[in-house]
This record gives sequence, structure tokens and C-alpha cells, in this order.
Amino acid sequence: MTANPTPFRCGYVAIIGKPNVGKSTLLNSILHFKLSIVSPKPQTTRQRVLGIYNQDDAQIIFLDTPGLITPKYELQSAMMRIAGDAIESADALLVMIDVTENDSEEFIQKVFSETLKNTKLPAVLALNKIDRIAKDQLLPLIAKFHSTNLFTEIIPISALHSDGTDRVVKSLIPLLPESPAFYPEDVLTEQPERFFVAEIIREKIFYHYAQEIPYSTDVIVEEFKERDRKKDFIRAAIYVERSSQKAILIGSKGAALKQIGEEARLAIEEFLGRKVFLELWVKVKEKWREDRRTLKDLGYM
Ligand SMILES: Nc1nc2c(ncn2[C@@H]2O[C@H](COP(=O)(O)OP(=O)(O)OP(=O)(O)O)[C@@H](O)[C@H]2O)c(=O)[nH]1
Ligand SMILES: [Mg+2]
Repeated sequence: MTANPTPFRCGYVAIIGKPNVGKSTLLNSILHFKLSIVSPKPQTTRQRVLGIYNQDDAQIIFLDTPGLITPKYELQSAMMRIAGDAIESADALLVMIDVTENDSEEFIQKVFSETLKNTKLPAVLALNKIDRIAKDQLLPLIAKFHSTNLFTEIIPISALHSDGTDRVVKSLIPLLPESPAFYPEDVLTEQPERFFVAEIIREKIFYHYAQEIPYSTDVIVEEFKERDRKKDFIRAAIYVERSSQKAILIGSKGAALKQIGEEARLAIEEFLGRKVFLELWVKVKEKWREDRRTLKDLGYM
């Protein structure tokens, strides 16, 4: 007789933490694919991004989420609801902190006493950006979080350098229910191409503009046409809140918008694996961040 094979496990893992700690970077590193947008600025991710990881005996459906904050306007409230919904649908949590920040302990206590107070989900803690601190700083940090008794494992990682990320995957699998896979093995996400196209354009805006511009901007794909023997045609609108922001986005003689368009097109082509024609235009939509109808059109509610 042969021994029982390892049972197949499948379930949802929500990746949560403060903005900018590296949640999206980690998802991309685990998937070996640039699925979720990343930038050096906080609050880059606004929607839940679903990414599916497969191995012989498990399927993990990761939910990348917007960084947890106290909302100040309607868009941020919607982002926090999106993060809350992801937590609710999860079987386990991957909590992430940035080891270079010194308020993580407070943050963890707050998350567990407020956001997670009604959930009893098992949680793994990833201590990210260890490439930025000296090795001898790590042990006291691990000990500190170990003493909270909140985590099944505490794993130091560098998402950027894919260091420790295998261990993260390994630690999550036993926390998932025994179940067959929910998705076929060749499926990476369930969100439509349009969503990722808009995200890629938004990422370029986060990289290129300072101060309030990235936060006053959103992108919606208005037309996405596959054409016979021609490149796909994509037209996307960039929403801003004021005409002064529109002028900045477009730049002198349209140069700034042209550059965003070129960079976005290349990244979109890489993502889709095919050539596209990308047309961008900028539209002023006053106070869209506060307007529930526009937020609904943009997919936030
Ligand atoms: N040095 C270093 N930088 C990292 C690491 N992981 C992520 N970063 C950087 O941290 C910044 C934020 O990364 P993101 O992945 O966008 O962070 P996030 O947690 O998804 O942020 P939000 O979407 O805003 O909540 C980017 O500039 C990343 O390159 C790491 O392991 N080491
Ligand atoms: Mg993110």
C-alpha cells in the first residue's frame, strides 16, 4: 500500500498592510509576473487585485489590497471597503510590514484590534525590505512580533529581490482548506484586460507626477477593440479634478502626456503579449474622488 498523498489545498490569501510596504511587489514576485502595479508612492493600489499561484499540491488565490489608512475622502473610504471585503473572503492573511519603519508594532496592534476584530483568520507576518537594514537588527524585530502571538510564522523577506518569498508561500499552504483548485492552472487572474490596462496607465502617472496629481487622477478605458490584421485599439480617459491639473498632465505642447502614453503602451504590450494602439485624453471631472456615481463608474463601489 502507498501512503496517503498530500491533500490538495486551495484558498484565498489577502495581502494586507500599510501603504507602500511592498504588497504588490510581493504578489508579482510570487507570480513571476508583473500583475499588480507598483510605485514608490503610497496608495498606489486602489482595487483588489487577484493573482493565482499554482503548485503540484496547492493553489493560492492571492488578493492584493489597498494599503490600510484612515480615509479622508470618499475614494479612500471605498478603498478601505475593498480591503475589508478582501479580508472577509480570505482563508488566511499575509500581513506585511516594512522593517525600515518604526511604527509597525502600533499598526499591527491597531489592525488586529480594529480591522480584524471579528475575524479569526490565521495570519503569517512578512517583514519586508530586509535588504535595507543590517542583519543584526532583524532578530530583535522577529522576537518583538513573536511575542504578540498573533502569527503562525514570521518571515523576513525582500520582495524586491525575491528573497524569502518561497518560504512565504510554504507557510501559507497549510493554512488553506483541503479543496480542489478553483481555477484552471493556466489562469493567472480573473480581472479583465481593461482593468490592467487602466492600472498600467495609472502606474506611469504615479511615477511621473508629484504631489497631488497621482491622487487626483484616475483612468478609465473607454474603448478596447480587437481588430483584424491590425493592432488592438485602446482609448483611455484620464480623469483629473481641476483644469490646472489637466494642463500639468498634458505638459508643454503635449510632451508630458505623450511620454506617459509611450511608456504605458510599451508596458501594456508586454502585459498583453501583443501590439496595441493607445490613445489617451484628459478629462476634468470636478471632485470625482467625492462623487459616488463616478466612483461607481470607475469600479470602486
Ligand atoms: N528596498 C526594497 N524596496 C522594496 C521592497 N519591496 C518593495 N519595495 C519598494 O517599495 C515601494 C512600494 O512597493 P509596492 O509594492 O507598490 O507597495 P504596496 O504595499 O503595494 O503599496 P500600496 O499599493 O500603496 O499599498 C516600491 O518602490 C517598491 O519597489 C524590498 O523588498 N526592498
Ligand atoms: Mg500595492
